[in-house]
Amino acid sequence: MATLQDKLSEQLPRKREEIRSLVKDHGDKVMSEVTVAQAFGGMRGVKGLICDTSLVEPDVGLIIRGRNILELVDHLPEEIFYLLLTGELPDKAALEALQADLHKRQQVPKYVWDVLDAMPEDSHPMTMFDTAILVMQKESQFAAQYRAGIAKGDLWKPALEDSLRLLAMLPGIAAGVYRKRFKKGPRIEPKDGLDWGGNYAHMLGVNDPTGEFANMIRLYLVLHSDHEGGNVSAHTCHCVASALSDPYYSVSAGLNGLAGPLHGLANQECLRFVLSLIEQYKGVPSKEQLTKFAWDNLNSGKVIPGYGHAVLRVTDPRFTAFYNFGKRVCPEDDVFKTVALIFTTIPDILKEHGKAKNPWPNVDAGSGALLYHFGVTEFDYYTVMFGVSRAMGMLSQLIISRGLGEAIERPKSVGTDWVQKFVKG
Ligand code: HAX
Repeated sequence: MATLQDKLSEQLPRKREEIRSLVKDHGDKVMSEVTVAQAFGGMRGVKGLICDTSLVEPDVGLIIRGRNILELVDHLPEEIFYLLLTGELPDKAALEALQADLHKRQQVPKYVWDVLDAMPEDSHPMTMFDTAILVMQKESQFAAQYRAGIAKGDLWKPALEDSLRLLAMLPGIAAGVYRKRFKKGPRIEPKDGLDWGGNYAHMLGVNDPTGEFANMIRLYLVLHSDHEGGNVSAHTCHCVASALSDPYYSVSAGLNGLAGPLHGLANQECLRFVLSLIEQYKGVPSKEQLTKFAWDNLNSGKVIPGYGHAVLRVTDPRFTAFYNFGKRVCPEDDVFKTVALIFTTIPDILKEHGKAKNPWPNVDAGSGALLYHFGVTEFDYYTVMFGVSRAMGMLSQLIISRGLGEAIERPKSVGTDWVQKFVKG
């Protein structure tokens, strides 16, 4: 049995050495170049970041430590956290040790609830979730040990401490936000003996006689855990943490990016799209009705939420995993049937429209329909759930970055004038 702490103590110094020799022997090799279009186009495709936890291949999708995400859907989210950090799935004893570690840290400080109680009642759930994380910054071991003069090479240790504490508390905080914001009744205490995702499902308080809601939450937490290093939330967290801001500051910053409608908020936009279709056509629309609705949206300059991707050029395997779950659990649900119809209709429309480089569904196209089926109908909440999961990716990337002693980020920017002069030679 190797705990996370043991494994990382063994792996990180070796990896640091490997990187030192890589940079010493090959530091001047060119990995990537930047065109004018890329500089103005969100740096798409520029290779200028290192991320060892996962990789997104345009024609495959998410690969976590060499394993296709579809091979991992039956694992628990906390196993995925161990995998993201170490490159290996935990054995039974290591999993139990991690679960015990999370369990003993899960108590949320009372002042968090006081702060949330003081917020306006109509605050967005993401703002509440994020505020709760930020207000706990004073708990940071990383910040305390930095002040006490810890060696740079050991910074990953308090980063791991903070990360475990944060991950342990996130389900309770997120469930508390749900129950408060949507007036679902008092908070529900965590239950002994439940896994991380199972406990989150339990604290949300959704009626779950079959246990499939808890299965859906576990799947949701696995599928959203990480998506390499350049997406807005991961990159923001990485950039902020590179200034040696602690995990509370860094994850909170990353979540602010996740709250954008082109990133994590797309899942709520997507369900809004599905529901407005059902409302307009008083039920599951026909293919013709959907086609008209989609073209009206596109012609008025709107995007089709849940479709397209900055990197992927195939159906997102995470969509496939949700789709398969829906086919098994709720094939007759109107919202799910509409999602299925959109899946068979929209890609051809987007191809004909001719703008989106990728006409296929991304992760957000199907997840909301399943949550809706189980009665989590408040779609403003969905990005919070995404955030609980994505914290695993952001935190594992952060711990590894500190373990490898990565530098503060400082790419060079130039002005439009400079580019204009440059292209004229
Ligand atoms: N509907 C309509 N137009 C779309 C589109 C869609 N679903 N996807 C892309 N386009 C358009 C873009 O708006 C862009 O138009 P302009 O040239 O007028 O700006 C053009 O097609 C080229 O875009 P692209 O290169 O294919 O895509 P980008 O890398 O610029 O953007 C996005 C990727 C995901 C932001 C984009 O596909 C989009 O807006 N999709 C809808 C929103 C969405 O589903 N977001 C969630 C993504 C997954 C995620 O990060 N989850 O957290």
